[in-house]
Amino acid sequence: MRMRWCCPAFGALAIFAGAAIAGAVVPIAITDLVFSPAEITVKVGDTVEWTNNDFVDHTATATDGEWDVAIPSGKSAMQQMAKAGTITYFCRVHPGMTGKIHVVSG
Ligand SMILES: [Cu+2]
Repeated sequence: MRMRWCCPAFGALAIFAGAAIAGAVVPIAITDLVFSPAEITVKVGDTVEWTNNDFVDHTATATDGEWDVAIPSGKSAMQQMAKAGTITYFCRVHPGMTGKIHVVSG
């Protein structure tokens, strides 16, 4: 009897925790071959969304190889930041385009 009381409450808590883990969406604009802002700080679980305002395709490619995001001209693309640390990234088409993301826990 007590178990039947307990379980629905636990289920609700699990759903709440899942919503918290989803995190925020943090925007970065790409204009004239520049990531803007070039350096940001997000939390673990947040998602970075790059929007390409240029007439050429770009990528956001982590220098450690953890992710490689294609961002076609006029489109947006997202990548969730899964673990804490500082990630530097660049565009494979234009290696002079660079950015940095500080991912902090909690
Ligand atoms: Cu580029």
